[in-house]
Amino acid sequence: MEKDLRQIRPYGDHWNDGRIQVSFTLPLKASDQAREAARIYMEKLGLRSPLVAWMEPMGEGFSFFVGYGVAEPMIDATKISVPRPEFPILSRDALVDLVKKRFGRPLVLVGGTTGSDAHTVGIDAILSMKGIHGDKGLEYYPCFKVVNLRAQVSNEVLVQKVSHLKADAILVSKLVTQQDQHLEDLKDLVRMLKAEPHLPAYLLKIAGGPRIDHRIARSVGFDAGFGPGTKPSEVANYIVHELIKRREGNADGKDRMEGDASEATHKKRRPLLGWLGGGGEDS
Ligand code: B12
Repeated sequence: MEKDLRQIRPYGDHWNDGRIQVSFTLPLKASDQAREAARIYMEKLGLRSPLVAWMEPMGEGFSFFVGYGVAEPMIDATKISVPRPEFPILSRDALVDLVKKRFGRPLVLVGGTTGSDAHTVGIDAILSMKGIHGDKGLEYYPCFKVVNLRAQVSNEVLVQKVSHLKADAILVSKLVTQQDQHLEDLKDLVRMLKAEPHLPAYLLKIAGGPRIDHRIARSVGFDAGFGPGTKPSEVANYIVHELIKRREGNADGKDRMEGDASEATHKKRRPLLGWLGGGGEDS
């Protein structure tokens, strides 16, 4: 059968039957009334033939439900575009050579997990030598000088470090998303970076975490966002290619940090630090 991807909905056991499973809690003690409330709620969600397949008490006065139903809406899968940063992927050696040729110094990267968030595994996977799934972290690239501040770093400290070290890129990890705290923290950081007078205009702001993607990162003023499954080599390539674009002034306007263009040009001419051989540094 030729599948028409312009009109699709969930697949249960035959094409476009719309069957879906939902799970949720209600602030009701498990009972026949609670089960009926769950069924009515699924109906209000627009599900046809709602069925409560599972009910379980969940703490005092709460119940957990698993339900099935038929969803009506269709989507056109041929019209979907996922914003993502575009960049070529070069080998580590090629990337190191490129940085040497284009910058003549290692690029300075400062990263950490911010606010009250104590999760370090994600940022370590990207920054530390060991990397993740056999893909070595950014410390493995001699073209980077990596400063990993680890977890629970305040935005103030992060900004100070970025300014003091004249960083080329800032890398922030966020895992805890309760009450959208991750977005608030990221927005605050962007505000503070904009207010800081001593930062290079081309500073790259990169966010990552399981609930972060490129669209979300852009919506809070970051340049790029990387979600689950990100490999350090992708981040390495993004950083180098994007910084080259910025130095050459052909990044699209939206990718630039706001600020005076002449100041940006001036800042771009900051003295080269010399080729240090790269590697990591703890703080
Ligand atoms: C390990 C873990 C912990 C450990 C952390 C140890 C450590 N040193 O990091 C401990 C036990 C300390 C912990 C504590 C807590 N945790 Co916890 N934790 C987890 C767990 C199980 C795994 C996270 C992890 O390490 N993933 C592995 C890494 C490799 O994946 P990753 O972070 O997604 O990173 C990848 C990408 O996202 C991306 N990436 C990530 N960061 C960055 C940054 C940049 C710049 C880039 C480019 C890419 C990038 O690249 C990485 C590699 O591919 C998750 C559940 C889960 N399965 O995800 C819960 C989870 C994150 N924890 C959670 C919670 C609630 C907590 C606590 C609040 C629990 C509590 N009540 O005390 C505390 C928080 C304390 C605090 N102040 O932050 C929730 C968060 C819910 C939410 N969305 O807000 C989760 C989702 C569990 C859950 N389902 O409820 N936790």
